[in-house]
Amino acid sequence: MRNFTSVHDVKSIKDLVKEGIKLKKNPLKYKSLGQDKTLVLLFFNPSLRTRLSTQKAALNLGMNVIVMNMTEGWNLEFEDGVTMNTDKAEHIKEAAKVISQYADIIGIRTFPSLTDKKKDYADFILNKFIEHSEVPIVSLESAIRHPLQSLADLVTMKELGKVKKPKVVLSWAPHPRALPQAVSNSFAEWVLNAGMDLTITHPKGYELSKAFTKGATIEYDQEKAFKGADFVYTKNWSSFKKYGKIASTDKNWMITKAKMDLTNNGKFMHCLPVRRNVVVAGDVLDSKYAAVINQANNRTYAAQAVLKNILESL
Ligand code: SN0
Repeated sequence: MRNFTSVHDVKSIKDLVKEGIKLKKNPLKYKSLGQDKTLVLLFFNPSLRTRLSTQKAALNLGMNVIVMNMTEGWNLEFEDGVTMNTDKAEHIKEAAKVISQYADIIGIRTFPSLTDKKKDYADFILNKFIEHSEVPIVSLESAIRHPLQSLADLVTMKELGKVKKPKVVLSWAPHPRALPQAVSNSFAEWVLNAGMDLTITHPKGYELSKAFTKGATIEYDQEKAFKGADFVYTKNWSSFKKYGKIASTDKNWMITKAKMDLTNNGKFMHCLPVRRNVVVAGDVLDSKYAAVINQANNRTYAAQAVLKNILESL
């Protein structure tokens, strides 16, 4: 594997999930693989889990890690052929090549604008880095996907799954802000590519891009969707159709214990950060239903499986 930006970069999902589970049992087994190799992590947006778990993963592989908050550097210009007489001091052509002199692998977090659908869904900034970088690129959540999260989610489901063919539900939940579709797109794409059944439930107007959800069942009745579910993956997202807009804030869509009781003793999953008593009732997070800390823990081993794979190809 060279770049890791989506499930489509992965040769075998099954093997990568297995690798994550194996690394969890023996995280320091490949401590010499990354020796004298440097991972540079670039953050255009906030991060807690991704930043720490990816660093931890790299350290477990013996790598050096440098983290840079891109809001503290020069403002980058991504457009070709422009006259650079605005507030943007450095072009991506120089910036990506310069960073490549210091890094063996580059990780990038870049959220969507939620205003320019075309540019966001072309994953403009991530692809500009890929175009001009001289080293492999790992997505730390791009405008439209969060593949390290999705891989950790598949590791978590594999670990906690009681049945061979689980019923997986992706549920929209209310939120005060307009959030990206990235986590949901990515989760759907990985689950469906892994051959699992997926039901997506949301109010009308929150249909995700079909490019990510082809093969999923759409159910507008949330309680119906929850019946017999083995995993309830919850996430807020803003509208894809009325791009970046909040189409509903219906409080009735919050995940409650009564709703979780409809499931097959299912697990409540969320990528975090999560807003208690807005997205999900606090008592669900404090109950046996919650798998969110397992998910966060597995972020390390998912990132480690990916970095190991890339290091082996260098
Ligand atoms: C981001 C998102 O893509 O939805 C990152 C998730 C890993 N989430 C947020 O920005 C939530 C921020 C908030 O205000 O609750």
